[in-house]
Amino acid sequence: MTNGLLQGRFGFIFGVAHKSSLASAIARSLDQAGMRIALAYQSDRQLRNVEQLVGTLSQDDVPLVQCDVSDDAQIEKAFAVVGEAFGGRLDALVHSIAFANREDLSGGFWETSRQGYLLSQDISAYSLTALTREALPLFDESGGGSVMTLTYLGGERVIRNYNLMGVSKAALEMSVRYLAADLGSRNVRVNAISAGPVKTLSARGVAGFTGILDTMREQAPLRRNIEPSEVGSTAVFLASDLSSGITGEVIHVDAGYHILGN
Ligand code: 1JT
Repeated sequence: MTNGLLQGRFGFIFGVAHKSSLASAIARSLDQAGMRIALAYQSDRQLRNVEQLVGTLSQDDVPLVQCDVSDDAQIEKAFAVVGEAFGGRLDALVHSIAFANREDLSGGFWETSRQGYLLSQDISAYSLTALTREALPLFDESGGGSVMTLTYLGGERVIRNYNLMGVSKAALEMSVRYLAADLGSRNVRVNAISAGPVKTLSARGVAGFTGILDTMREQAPLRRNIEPSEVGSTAVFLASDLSSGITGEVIHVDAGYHILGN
């Protein structure tokens, strides 16, 4: 499956927490397409999982950077490290990060606390803008860049239990559009991949998640769930010049589920 579509390009991926993370599938696909990648991880608790992923990649010398995206100083430092490793340039930024307290992903949205709301917005939505801003000087050295983030249908429509994350994803998707409008003149494209449900570490333990997977398999036009690798191949497309005319877009990788009205 190796191809040279992204040979000579550099990418920085945020959000590998576990081998099941969509960010891991994206890392594997970008690696297979020949991109040099760096990985940011949240805390030392994730480091062993990140190293496990790196062991499966075709490249060695993958810069690993600890970065809590709620801390501007850590973001600045992470991009300094990656800029140093990649000769001052960057071509792609992958944002695959979200957070909500478990109690905010069931019951009534109306019960959401101020603190839970602000934390989810900070980690899930604001961080895209913060990371993109730090990536800009490196993109400029490359003559442009491709930013991508991960979202879910619950950010466009009311989906039971998605609750606070839906509100955070709505802010994230609108951030994609405002960033795309601002940064197009610098040849920086900003897009989102709206993935169908996948049994990742984050999704495990979410109330009724198995039912969501079942509904998808029964009702989606393709009558199946999506594979993480299908998110990965879409990321390769968005990082490549094949998508040079696409910005501010939300691409649904969901077996067609979002077109349904019932
Ligand atoms: C987070 C979690 C963000 C789970 C997520 C997520 N985006 C999608 N999922 C899976 C999911 C979750 C629910 C759902 C459908 C899909 C876990 C905590 C961190 C942020 O309900 C319809 C609740």
